[in-house]
Amino acid sequence: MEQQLNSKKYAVVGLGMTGLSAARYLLSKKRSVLIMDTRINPPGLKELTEQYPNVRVLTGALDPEKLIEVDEIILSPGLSVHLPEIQHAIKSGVQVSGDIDLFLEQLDSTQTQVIAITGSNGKSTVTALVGEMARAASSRTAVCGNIGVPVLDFVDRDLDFVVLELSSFQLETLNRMSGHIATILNISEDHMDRYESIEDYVRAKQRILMGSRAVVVNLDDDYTTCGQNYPAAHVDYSLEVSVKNGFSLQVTEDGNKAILFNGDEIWVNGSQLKLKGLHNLANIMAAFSLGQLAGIRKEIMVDVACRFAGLDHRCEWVAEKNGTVFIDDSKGTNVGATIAALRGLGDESLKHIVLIAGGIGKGADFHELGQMIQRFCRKVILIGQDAELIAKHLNSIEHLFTDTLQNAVDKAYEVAKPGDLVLLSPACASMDMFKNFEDRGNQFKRIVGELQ
Ligand code: UMA
Ligand code: ADP
Repeated sequence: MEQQLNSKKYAVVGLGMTGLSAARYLLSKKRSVLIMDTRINPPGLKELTEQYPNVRVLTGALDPEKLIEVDEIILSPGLSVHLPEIQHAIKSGVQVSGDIDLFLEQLDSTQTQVIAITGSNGKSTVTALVGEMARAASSRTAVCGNIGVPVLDFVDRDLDFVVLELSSFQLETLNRMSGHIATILNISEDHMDRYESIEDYVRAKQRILMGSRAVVVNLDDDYTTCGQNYPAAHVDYSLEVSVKNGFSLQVTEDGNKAILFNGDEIWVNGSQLKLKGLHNLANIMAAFSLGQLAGIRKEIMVDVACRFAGLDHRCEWVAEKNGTVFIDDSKGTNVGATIAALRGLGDESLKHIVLIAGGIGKGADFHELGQMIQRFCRKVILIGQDAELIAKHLNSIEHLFTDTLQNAVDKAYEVAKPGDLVLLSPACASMDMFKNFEDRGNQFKRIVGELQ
């Protein structure tokens, strides 16, 4: 088998973090590898050539002829499988996979449980939370994938759990989940600049269910089940209906919400949790369900859920200034996320949110966002390249445009009344004005910190 693999020719297409990890893995196994990247000086090139000076690298436009000379392409999530050069290679019989397939293949003979998580929103929160639960159960745990560390950085380690965040981009190339645990948390429109239609995006997401041993199903979202076509082993959850085989909500005597298992066993009361908002109750139920399938003890999961304070830039409390509270939800990079933040933090009778939104809209439809803004916001401050596209859906809601985040925050502070929330939840990607969503959130925090 190893001999067969050694004669196989690979092209790693797209360098960056993923391509670098894939190239290192294949080269360490003495496989024949050609690296290609459309960027002239791609990230990771220096590190790679320092370690492997003789590696073949082609930069610039992808060469279709070179792509069909190999047996298998390992495609970076940064590049779409729909690219004509990749489609040409597929039609010519070249197999296209990603780093996740390479990782799962080398796991085949081990006892490692992979817990794979996708969804339009909540991926990183659930991945980090399940990661903490798994770590509390076993130190032999890796937390990786779209959350920021390529999975192939964890090869050849003795692991009990791999908690893996997967984006639709990574799932485009996934061929089989190889008997592991998987979930789609939810699906709402995102990355419409990369997909032809929402169906195309959903198809990519649903690949996570193929060949999985057990799944977690969000009963409130039909997209998460791939029809009824999922394995017999499943744990379900819902914010809306009671659940026989899994988690649901119950309103307690003090008016709080509790998470209930199998309809009769209270696991945790909302007041014990640091994470706030209905969407986070869904995230915690998803984490409990995944942990349950992976055999993590209830006591461990409940303890970790109660201590978990959430990740930076996800509805994060920043400061209170003269009665106005500032919240950083810079990771709200699509309409679904910003709607969840408005619902989670808003109050229709108060309309006490001053929202800062805008950036790169990724081809999204902002109609529903406009309706939610109407319900929860006093005013909207718009920034970034697609500000006008959002403004079209704001009708009677007062809004204004600013050219910098500094001006947006100053303006929001000026119009906010005591008791209001200034919420940065852009519903857009950040790269028109910032390095990434972290940079946007950090700048927001700094500017807020300097307010008098
Ligand atoms: N690119 C080219 N030519 C190439 C290859 C890439 O122009 O030949 C460009 C593309 O515009 C692409 C960008 O470079 O979008 C970055 O791609 P990359 O290959 O350099 O990315 P990596 O460094 O490998 O990072 C990837 C994920 N990036 C993407 O999917 C775009 C990271 O998710 C992930 O953390 C990392 O692998 C480890 O698994 C980032 C992300 O933005 C955080 N993800 C999207 C999201 O969360 O919405 C899906
Ligand atoms: P992702 O990794 O999928 O982008 P994150 O956990 O980083 O998700 O959260 C991003 C944003 O999405 C949060 O700031 C919040 O506004 C929103 N969000 C988080 N969980 C959910 C959920 N279950 N449903 C809808 N929106 C959510």
